[in-house]
Amino acid sequence: MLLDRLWQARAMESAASPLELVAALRTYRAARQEFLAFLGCKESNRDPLAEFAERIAQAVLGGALATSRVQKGHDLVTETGETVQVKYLANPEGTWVNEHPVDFRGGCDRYALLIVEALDAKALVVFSREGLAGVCSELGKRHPNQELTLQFTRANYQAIATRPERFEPFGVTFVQL
Ligand SMILES: [Ca+2]
Repeated sequence: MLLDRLWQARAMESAASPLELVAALRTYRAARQEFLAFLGCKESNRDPLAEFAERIAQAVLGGALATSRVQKGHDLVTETGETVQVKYLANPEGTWVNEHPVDFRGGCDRYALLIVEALDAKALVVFSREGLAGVCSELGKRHPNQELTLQFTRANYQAIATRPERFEPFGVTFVQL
């Protein structure tokens, strides 16, 4: 049975038809392919934001992307040999529905977090393992394991974005995008 007829048979008056949905997917597909081609990973089946975050981190920190980044471990090695885990945190504009656990228990030297709001890249925040406890203390965090983890909230992001120099002594690199 044709998809359109199937849809009509279900009499979903207000919903889009399967063919309309497939057409909408093609619009996304074309834009996605163009974006991934620009990033140099045309064949990628991963989330484009994950690919984008890694390339932003590389553009900011230099170094080389790891050959297999889908495996756990690190995504980037800087020219000085530091291993970097790269993640992104996507939220709507203004109100965050997601927070992020910065987590060094995987053993990386640095942790780069791309902040995305309403699909717009806002900033890259890079933490260092050595300085994390200092960052947690400066942010007034109360959770355990502050040597290796940071429960990163919107208030924390705003604190760093407002006065990044306050966090520089603790190894934080903040780049507004
Ligand atoms: Ca990663």
